[in-house]
Amino acid sequence: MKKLSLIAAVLFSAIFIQSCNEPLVNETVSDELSLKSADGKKSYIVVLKDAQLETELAAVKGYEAKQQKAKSAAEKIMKRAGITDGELGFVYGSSIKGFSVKIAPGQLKKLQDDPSVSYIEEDQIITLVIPDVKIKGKPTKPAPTPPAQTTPWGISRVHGVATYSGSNKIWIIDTGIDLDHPDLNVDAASGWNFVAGTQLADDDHGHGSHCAGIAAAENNTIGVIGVAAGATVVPVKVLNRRGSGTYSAIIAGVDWVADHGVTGDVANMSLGGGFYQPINDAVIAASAKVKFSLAAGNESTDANTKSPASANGVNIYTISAMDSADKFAYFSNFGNPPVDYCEPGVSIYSTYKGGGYATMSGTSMAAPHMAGILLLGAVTKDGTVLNDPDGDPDSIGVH
Ligand SMILES: [Ca+2]
Ligand SMILES: [Ca+2]
Repeated sequence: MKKLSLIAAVLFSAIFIQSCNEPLVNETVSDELSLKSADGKKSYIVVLKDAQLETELAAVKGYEAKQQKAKSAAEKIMKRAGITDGELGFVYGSSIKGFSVKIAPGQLKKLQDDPSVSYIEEDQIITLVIPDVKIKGKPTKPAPTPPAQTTPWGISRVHGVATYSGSNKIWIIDTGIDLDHPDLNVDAASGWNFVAGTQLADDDHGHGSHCAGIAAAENNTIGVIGVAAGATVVPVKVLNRRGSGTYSAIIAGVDWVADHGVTGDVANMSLGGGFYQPINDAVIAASAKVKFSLAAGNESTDANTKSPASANGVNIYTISAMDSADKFAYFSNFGNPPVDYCEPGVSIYSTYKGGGYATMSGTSMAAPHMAGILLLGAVTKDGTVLNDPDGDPDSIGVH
């Protein structure tokens, strides 16, 4: 009898372990990011410099038509280089002109020698680093009862709490946005999910919803209020539920905004990695039409070593972070340029996935304050940040 129960216990453990492992295995497979094929191919971003292609792209209207043109250009270049087994990824026709492709490293030289190719960079994976996160309650289904509306300190500091009545939009290039959050005005139809390749760009991480709420949470009776309260936010999902994404997908998101955005729109990018020329070039090209607010990054280092933070231009705002006493955040990157303004980024309360709310810190939180200010209009300076480590104190930008 004793022996029997022991066998039963062992069996139960075996079954239990197996049923626990199964979903873990699926999880890994479902959004695993890989820049390498099993056959040794690697992912590269090929940036083109081709006057004829530029002319052709300028002549066609619409994202799809531009995608088709860029795709046939990519195929022509691959054929010319004698590469028959390249795996074409994203194509870019609205910001930089180019494409991402998996090829054997040995074939790289052939592509580099093509007269239409400006330069090639190996693709990279980046992951969000959030210095401090406090989630208020676990996101539940149905969504939790929202708390009564409060005004977070950052919104007051930048003279927000102005209900936005215009028709321009804020494009959140991030982990998606909680599409049915009762405190957000989300335009899901204008967005895209570059992680899954579908229209719906719901947020399964929380970070994108948090940024959206800082810029534009509604002035109602619940939750929080954003800088440009009630403005339309559009989810452009380029990072998965772990907050990871490839530069090739992030550029695809920038390319989407470059085509679908209009003058007066603002794009927020609270993400980044090491210096990477193609993403800087994509943001610079897209900023001809749309204003960009970029997080300086959370590595306590020179923002010139980070991308897209290091991109510069009249419509590009790189944002460092400060606390509620106007003190420079210990984690924030610095350096002028590229840093243009300092904004609230420590203990910021905002919307979260699943209809929830959370408190987070990071330059990720500072950038969407500026995105809201930019949507409302001109940036005014209200003092400078204290203890700026680069010795050149950043101006605090307010509405
Ligand atoms: Ca609200
Ligand atoms: Ca500075």
